Amino acid sequence: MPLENHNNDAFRRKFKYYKSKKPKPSLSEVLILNDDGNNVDTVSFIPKEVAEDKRAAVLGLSSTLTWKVYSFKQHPGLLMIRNPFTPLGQRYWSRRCLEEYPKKPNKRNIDIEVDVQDWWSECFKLQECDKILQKKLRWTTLGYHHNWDTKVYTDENRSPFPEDLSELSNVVAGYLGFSGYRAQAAIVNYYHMDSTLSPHTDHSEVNLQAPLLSFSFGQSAIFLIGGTDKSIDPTAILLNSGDILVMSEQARLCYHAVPKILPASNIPWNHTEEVNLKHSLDAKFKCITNVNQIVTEMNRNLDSTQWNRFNNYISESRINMNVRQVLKGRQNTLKDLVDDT
Ligand SMILES: O=C(O)CCC(=O)C(=O)O
Repeated sequence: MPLENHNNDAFRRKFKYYKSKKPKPSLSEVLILNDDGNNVDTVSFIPKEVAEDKRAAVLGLSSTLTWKVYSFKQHPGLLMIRNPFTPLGQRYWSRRCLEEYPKKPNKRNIDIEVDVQDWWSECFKLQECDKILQKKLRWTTLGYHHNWDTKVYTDENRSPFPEDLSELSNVVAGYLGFSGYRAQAAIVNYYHMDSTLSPHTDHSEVNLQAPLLSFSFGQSAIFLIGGTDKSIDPTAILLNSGDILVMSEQARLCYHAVPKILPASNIPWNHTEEVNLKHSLDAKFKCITNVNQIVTEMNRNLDSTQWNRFNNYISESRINMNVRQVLKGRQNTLKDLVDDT
């Protein structure tokens, strides 16, 4: 764990430092993971069993055999998978977060202000994009809906969890050794270039042994992670499009925040030489129920006129899918009383 700082709100001090517009913060202490993994603060993480998961290709991921994973010396349990997505995979997940996940019955921050079933279509109801409505969306919740006031999940406040995101989470968690992972709640966060997310911990889940999976798309962010109280001086990490951050074990209950969104220096969703690689449909992928639909939707984004609206959005925004398992191993609802993890 990082050193304890005697100022008992070291976290908030660093948050303010990186959030500041004038003067602009120096990025010299931000941890930037290079492709060669050459960093004194991280160690390459090699999963116990590196087996190819056949679902990866259909979910827009490159082969699990090529993934680069890092653990952080100062933060046991914190892992980062450097962008394992194909360019079409990045397009698919960004589009799902904009076009599908914000539809009712999922909950959105805009619900208290406007009554729209399908936010994305509503933004394009007229020929011109309604930028005001578009900018209003800050979060959508899926599965067990996060209650922002009580921080308590209830069985009554739950919608079906999207199957594609559940499969993606199961592949990622399984690769890291968390087999049988069940994605049951997610917050999709939408950030504009001036957005921030305040320091907090995520502790509402009954199952705190299961990791939290955090997927980033679009513009980059400075992510701060400290310890279980705010006196611990946090580490600043750069998150780029496609990166997956995993908070497990000791890191699961640590304070974290996003003080700054930064323009992306690389645009992996537009790496056109790879974008042209169509995702193919193969009988071996039949393990996912909606395989036909996923592959069709993945390939729709090869068409630049279709992709253009989504591209415009992520060219000036960041999207984060923050996935949690809520229940313990054999629980199917919060009311099931089982004594395992
Ligand atoms: O946007 C991020 O990277 C973090 C989001 C987060 O911490 C949350 O949704 O609880």
